[in-house]
Amino acid sequence: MLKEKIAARGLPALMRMNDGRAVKTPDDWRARRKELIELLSREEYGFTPAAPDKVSGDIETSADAFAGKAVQQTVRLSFDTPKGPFSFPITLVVPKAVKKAPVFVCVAFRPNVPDTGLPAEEIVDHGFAIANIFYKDVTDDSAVPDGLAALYPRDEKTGWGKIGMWAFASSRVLDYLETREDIDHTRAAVIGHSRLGKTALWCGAQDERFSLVISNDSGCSGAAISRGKVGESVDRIAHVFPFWFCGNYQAWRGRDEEAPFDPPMLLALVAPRKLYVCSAEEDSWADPESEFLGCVAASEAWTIHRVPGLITPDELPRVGEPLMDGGICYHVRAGSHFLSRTDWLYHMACRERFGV
Ligand code: GTR
Repeated sequence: MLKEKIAARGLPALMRMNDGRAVKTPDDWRARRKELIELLSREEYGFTPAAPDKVSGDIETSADAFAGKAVQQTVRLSFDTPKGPFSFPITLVVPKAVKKAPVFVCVAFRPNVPDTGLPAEEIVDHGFAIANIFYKDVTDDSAVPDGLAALYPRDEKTGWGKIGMWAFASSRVLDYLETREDIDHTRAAVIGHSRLGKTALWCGAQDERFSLVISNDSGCSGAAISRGKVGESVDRIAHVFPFWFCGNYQAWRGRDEEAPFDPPMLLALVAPRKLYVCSAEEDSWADPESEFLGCVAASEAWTIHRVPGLITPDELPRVGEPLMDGGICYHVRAGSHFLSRTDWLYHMACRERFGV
């Protein structure tokens, strides 16, 4: 049943090199991975500039939080760019009960910790650290080329969009976390919701240091297959939010069937690490079924590494019954478009169970 549903979407070949050769081994996959990053950079998100040599962090404030169970800090991260230094603040919460805490790098809609969509005390109680980035501290969510956008040359067709910039900043947070003794940077998850779920995927696709990549309700140009998708389309998203993407993405408006790429390629770039895709039952704009089928279609990139991708019965998923056993995890929870405590409890259960 799922096989037929995937076949009906007419996806471009994931496991074939550009020259038509089949991708059969993990070594082949390394080469295919490069092609896919090139393709998605050129046609959708834009090319990401090289990482800076060094990211430094200045601790601006530090205080006990959550009844003394954690330390909460404001840390200003700084690095060099082609047009001078850039800095942005993050909020870091580190539980005291853990020697080296696994961390959630949260690319977030607000700077507040805790916040709606970020049950910080509960996360601390599970032994996880939080590094929260307020996305507009990196660059505005508009066509305005401020912040990071002003500091790199940008090609009109292939230069990075705002999603690429927020993703790049999330990687710079991990650069900094690698310098901290109290963080287990080998267990770093990048997480985002909606447009920031797209961001988390593009970040984790490129940056293999993240052991877990979590997309919450990312939908169009995120986890959901574009071909045959309901709700938001590439035509619409590229029209309303052109600045999230590179200039070339405009050429694919209304041409889903012809595009040489589709979101399962983005998901596949996380292989063989752990990927967690989350949907909400009422979120028809994002299209839960297309998000789920995206995971099924991407699974081949895991099986080539002898890791099962999404382990699922041959049927559409049931609400509130997460699938966590494979390299790809998926759940659809009840309710609407939101990063909910319910989602967090599943993410943490997954991390605890698999040590990611
Ligand atoms: C919507 C957009 C979606 C999603 C959402 C969000 O307006 O169409 O793709 O990203 O915003 O980020 O909340």
